[in-house]
Amino acid sequence: MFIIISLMKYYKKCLLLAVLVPVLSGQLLAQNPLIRNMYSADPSARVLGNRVYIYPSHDILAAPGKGRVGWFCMEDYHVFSSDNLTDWTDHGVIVSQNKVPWVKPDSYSMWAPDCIYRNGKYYFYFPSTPKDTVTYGRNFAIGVAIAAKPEGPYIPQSTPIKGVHGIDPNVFIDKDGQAYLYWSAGNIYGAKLKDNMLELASEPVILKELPAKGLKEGPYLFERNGIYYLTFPHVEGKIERLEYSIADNPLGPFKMTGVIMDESPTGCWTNHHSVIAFKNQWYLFYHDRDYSPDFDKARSIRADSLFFNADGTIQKVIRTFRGIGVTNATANIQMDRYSAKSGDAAIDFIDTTNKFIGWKTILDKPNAWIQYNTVDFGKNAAKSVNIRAVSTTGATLVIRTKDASGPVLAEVMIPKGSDWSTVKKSIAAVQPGIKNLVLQLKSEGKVEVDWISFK
Ligand code: FUB
Repeated sequence: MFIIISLMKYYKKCLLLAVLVPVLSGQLLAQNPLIRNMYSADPSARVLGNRVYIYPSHDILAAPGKGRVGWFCMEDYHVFSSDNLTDWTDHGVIVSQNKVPWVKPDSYSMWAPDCIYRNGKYYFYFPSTPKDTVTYGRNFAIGVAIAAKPEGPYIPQSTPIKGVHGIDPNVFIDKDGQAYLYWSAGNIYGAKLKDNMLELASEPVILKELPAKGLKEGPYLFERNGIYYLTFPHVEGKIERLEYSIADNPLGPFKMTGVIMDESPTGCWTNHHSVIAFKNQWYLFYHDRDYSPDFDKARSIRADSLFFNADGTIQKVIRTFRGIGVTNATANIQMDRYSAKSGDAAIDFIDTTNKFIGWKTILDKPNAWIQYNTVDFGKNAAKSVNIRAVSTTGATLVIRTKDASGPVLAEVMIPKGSDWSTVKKSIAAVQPGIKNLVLQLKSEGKVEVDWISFK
């Protein structure tokens, strides 16, 4: 009970901060977020076969009779996968609160999960509130659901894991085959798992040597070159940032080593992450509140590249709006998920009453520009560009490759009007391959751009 009350106190502060911290215009935008049709949080990414699977939490908005208004509200889990880090498939709901025998079916507390493969099966770990508080206690417990395929169907175990009370499960299997379960409950705990992945094989230990002050949660352990990295969100100041400690053993002792990601500039109080290597690049998956600038219990998952120094320490990950993956030139390229922009280029939601429609780029000063990197023009030369835009003044855009002074692909006149339309224009010869794109306002006037696409 004490743990739950402490967590609630922290999250109350979080809500207050969310109201007080102003949302900085232009800082909420990205090829990130990865999931564009629902809220998502706490991403646990796993490389399974030749695809990346993400097991996130699924934030929904509470309403009277449905969760607690103003608080986290989560009733189920989806799983997503991609083989190119750009196109994500939603495999649908894999576990929901009213289909797990031990979970209180109206608790809306299906918090941060994890999943791991072992011996032909996929083990999905998730915390929630038990309905039988006499047997399992009032705190969060952690259960397991098992599947033969990463996308399920998952069959939940009838009882939670004995001896584990807390949230944010994370599982790690060491090179010798020993599996470990980590979780948080004020402190971060770890224990060995039996080969069946369903029971503890050792007494839980508190992983010490971590900061004593400020909430720690969301453990995620991985190994690289013999170094065990225990990574976790921690409130060093007023909201969470991602930190890490290292050890030469999965249960420590750990040595505090550094910060992986600073606090969110949007004021999102929580962060929760995972770290994977895929096709020779390391990535950090994390969350922010892209689609919900005024309420940080409705979050969205993101990913950015992560780099190590030669001594094994982690370079701070820079949040980008562009995110990861290569974008096909024939896709609708959302320039508002930019890699770089001039200070006078602005971004806003297209429709503030339905933020999932996404964002637009606003250029209203001559030479204002926005750049989107890593666009693949493939093997067949593109011949034309389509631009979905609106201009109340009429305006001319110039499209360049490379950078704001790079070769011109096309100049496109967006006619004066008050409705969105798609303008088509032929382009100069473009070499096949991966390029950076720049969109620049050439004239006076104002233009708003939804996307551009090549054919
Ligand atoms: O998603 C609910 C809680 O918020 C998670 O369990 C924490 O890690 C934080 O992200």
